[in-house]
Formats: sequence, C-alpha cells, structure tokens
Amino acid sequence: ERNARSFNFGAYHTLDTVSPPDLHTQLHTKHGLGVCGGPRPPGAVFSTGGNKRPAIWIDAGIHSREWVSTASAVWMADKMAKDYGVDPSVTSLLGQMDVYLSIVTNPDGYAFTHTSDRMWRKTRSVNPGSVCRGVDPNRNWDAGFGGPGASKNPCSDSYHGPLAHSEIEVKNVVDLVQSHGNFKAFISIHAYSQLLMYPYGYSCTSVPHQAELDSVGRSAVQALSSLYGTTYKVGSICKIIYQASGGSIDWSYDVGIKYSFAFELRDTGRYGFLLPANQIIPTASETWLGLKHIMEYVRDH
Ligand code: ING
Ligand code: ZN
Repeated sequence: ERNARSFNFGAYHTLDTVSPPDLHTQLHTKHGLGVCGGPRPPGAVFSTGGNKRPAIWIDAGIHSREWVSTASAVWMADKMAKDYGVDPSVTSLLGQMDVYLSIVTNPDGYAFTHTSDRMWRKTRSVNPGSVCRGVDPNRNWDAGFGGPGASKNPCSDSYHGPLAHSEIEVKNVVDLVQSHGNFKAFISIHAYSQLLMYPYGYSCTSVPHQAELDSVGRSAVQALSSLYGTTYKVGSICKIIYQASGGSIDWSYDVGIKYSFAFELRDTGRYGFLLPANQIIPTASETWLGLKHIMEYVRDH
C-alpha cells in the first residue's frame, strides 16, 4: 500500500510506483488545490483554477539514469501539495500560476534502467539501419538541431535522432507547451555536477537576457546553499559545461520563455549517477529552495 503514510520518499522507485494512480493516491486535492496528471509522461499539474493561467514547466528524468532527478520531483510534488495553504510562498504562487511537473519525462528509458542497464540515458526508439537503440532526448529539440555537441551516430549516448522532435517524449512536451501558450518559465532537472544553467548550449554567444538570468540564478543558488552549504556554479550551458545543441531549454528560450533554466543536481562525481538513496531527501529539499526562488521571481516579474 503506497499512500501518504507509507510512501518512502527516501528511496528510488520503479516506473509503476512513481506513475499514476499510485503517485496520485498521495497527491490529493486539498484547500481548493487541484492536482491531476496523465499516465504518459507521469507527472502532475498543480492548479487552483482559472483558464490557462501563467504557468511554470518543470521536467525531471529526461535522462533515465539520472535517478535523483525523478526522485526529487516526486518529493517536490508531495511538498507542493502539502505546503499549499500552509507555506505563504507556495500558496501565493499557486494562487496566481499553474505548475506543470513532469516526473518521469523518459518513461521507457527509466524502466530500462531498472530492468537491464542502470546507465541508460536515451529513449528506447528503434533506429532503422542500426543495431543501437535510443535517441538523446536532450539533443532532439529544434534549437541548433544537429549542431556541435550532438552526435549523428545512433550508437552514441548523445545521438540527436533523425530529425528534431522525432522522439514522442519530446514532441509531447513541445505540443503541450505550444498549445498552452502561457508558460513563463521552463526548468529542466538533470544530474549530476551541481550547476544551475541558462541558455545557450548550442552557442557560446550570450543570450539577450544573460545578466538577468545570471542574477536570478545566483540568488536561487544562494537559497539552495542556505540549507546544507552545497555549492553550485551558475552560468550558460556552453560556458559552464560544454557546447551542446538540441537541448530543451535552448528551445524554450527561443520560443519566448525567458526564464529557461537547467539544474544539474548532486553530486560532483563521487557517486555520480549512483547517488545513494540517503541523499534523495536532502537533495530534493535544497533544490526546492532554489526552485522556489525562481518561481517567486517569475511570479513577481
Ligand atoms: N547534462 C546535460 C546534457 O544533456 C545540458 C547538460 C543541459 C545540455 C541543457 C544542454 C542543455 O548533456 C546531463 N547531465 O545530461
Ligand atoms: Zn541529463
């Protein structure tokens, strides 16, 4: 029985356990907060009413081996449901905006990391003419697609795919965001390296809003660090890690969603993708402070 009392937020779970309806047994409506979600991708929409209110997009688990991303998103879904009506900041945020939280953005890949290959990163698409499967869902967006930092080799972990948005996991998000039309922030959660990044990845040229994004990022990281002193670096993807084309937050920025960020959660490499489960709740708790800072800033600007 996985209800609010018995669900273990401090453990890694399989796809079935983090998917509706199991997840939604804990995320019940209260004090006028509606929580709903579809089975693919597993996630939740937090709304207190209105019609296409300004919204915040958060996706976790687009790379399947980055388990702490999905585990943190599950914890945050519970946190948001619990804190609505209690924490003035969450209450005011959800009074004005909707929050879309995609918890396992690459469900087939996530299942594969549990059954067959813990280090699987990509989707599980069949690549015609190749024995290798999968496309990197963070090289598949229509933003410098096929450029530097992506591979045309289907066997590579950074294979960009046959064409932009070829992956259903990517296309679903693109269609949802485009048809909604009122997203003000787009935040993608990866692991690991302890970074908070903004566009671009496909180019090392600064975006027009570089100064503002950098300052919002720095304050967010300050809030994050206030809990346990975890240190984060802030910068553009290209300057802070590497040039990478076809990434989600470059796409969101270029379609006009100014507040586009990507987190790389704990750690800096000691455990890497195999972050011990006893770090899930600390990671989620500190990240939540950083995320909340960004969401509050977006609400007020
Ligand atoms: N890192 C990201 C990657 O896809 C990234 C970094 C983020 C690149 C956003 C481009 C855009 O390589 C991990 N750990 O996946
Ligand atoms: Zn990633």
